[in-house]
Amino acid sequence: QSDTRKKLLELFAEANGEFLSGQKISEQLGCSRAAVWKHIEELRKEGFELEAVRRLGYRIVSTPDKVTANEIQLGLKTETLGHTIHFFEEVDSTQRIAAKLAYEGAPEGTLVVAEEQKAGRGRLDRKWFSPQGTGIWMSLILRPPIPPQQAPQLTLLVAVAISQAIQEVTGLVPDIKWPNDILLHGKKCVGILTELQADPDRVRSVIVGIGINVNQTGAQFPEDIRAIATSLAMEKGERIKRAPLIQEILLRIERLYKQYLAHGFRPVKLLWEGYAVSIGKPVTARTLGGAIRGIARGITDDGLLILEDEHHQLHYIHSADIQL
Ligand code: BT5
Repeated sequence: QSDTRKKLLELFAEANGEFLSGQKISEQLGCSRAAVWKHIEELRKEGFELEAVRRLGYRIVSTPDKVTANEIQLGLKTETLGHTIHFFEEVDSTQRIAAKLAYEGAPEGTLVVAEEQKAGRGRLDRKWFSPQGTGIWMSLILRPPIPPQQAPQLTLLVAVAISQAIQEVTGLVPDIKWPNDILLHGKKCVGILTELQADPDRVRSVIVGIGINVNQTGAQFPEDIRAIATSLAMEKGERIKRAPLIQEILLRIERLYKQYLAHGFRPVKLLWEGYAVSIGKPVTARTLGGAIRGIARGITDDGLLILEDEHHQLHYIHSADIQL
């Protein structure tokens, strides 16, 4: 992933499907025409369809449905998020790799993304089913200057950003189920896992793991989650390209994140409540300490769920599985 490659992709993005002359490309990149040709060949190998016409030059006809760094960075409009991408065909878990990179000092906005995870995980070491080529399996490193107890707010922030992006790209309107599920027609299509590296008073890094079922068919889900899981393609009735969705997600996260750092959680909270399914309804919260049944009254400014039980007592829930 050289700088030249990155620049080349930027040039194509600016060209917006029009031809770019070989001359212009070599000038802009500061490399020879032969080197340009080599880069073009490499893009072709990755599945980009490029048309070459004498005198006119090159133009991108189509991009593959891959989630390589090139694919994600072509047309990416963010200022920092996703500017460094570590792509893998196959990993155990992007979460583990991102945690290691964060520990070693990787900058904010670093993204780890894979076509397939062999040991994708959810909360409490549950499994996250991440088959090859059909979903978005990625982990984003953030370094917010906040105390650790505020970190759950970021899960909610990311849930809002992903919901907005799904709505923008597919037209489908998702629901958020506190804290970390995004649902379409009552079935889970997105899971978010937020993990921390922190000192007692300050977050060092937050690793936001995002799993999205994009193009699976119903039959492709293992039996134990078939009844509770869905994909964007199943709900939309057509396949959806993953890289543009990732771009939109990164852009939305960046926008909300900036707003959050400047103005606090309030604006995010209002947006979150607009997507939340459970507010005002009876739910059961299964926590490690037992189950609590009550009416979900909303979330606190820290992002905790407020449950009102039958004795009108309020419970503030940090972490739980919610049954509607
Ligand atoms: C989550 O956990 O929902 C967080 C999932 C985070 C996955 C991402 S992918 C990239 C990054 N790398 C990782 O290794 N992880 C992150 P939780 O709320 O605990 O839900 C887990 C439960 O969801 C499982 O016990 C299953 O019941 C169900 N499940 C597993 N795979 C699923 C899938 N693909 N779609 C829908 N539900 C699934």
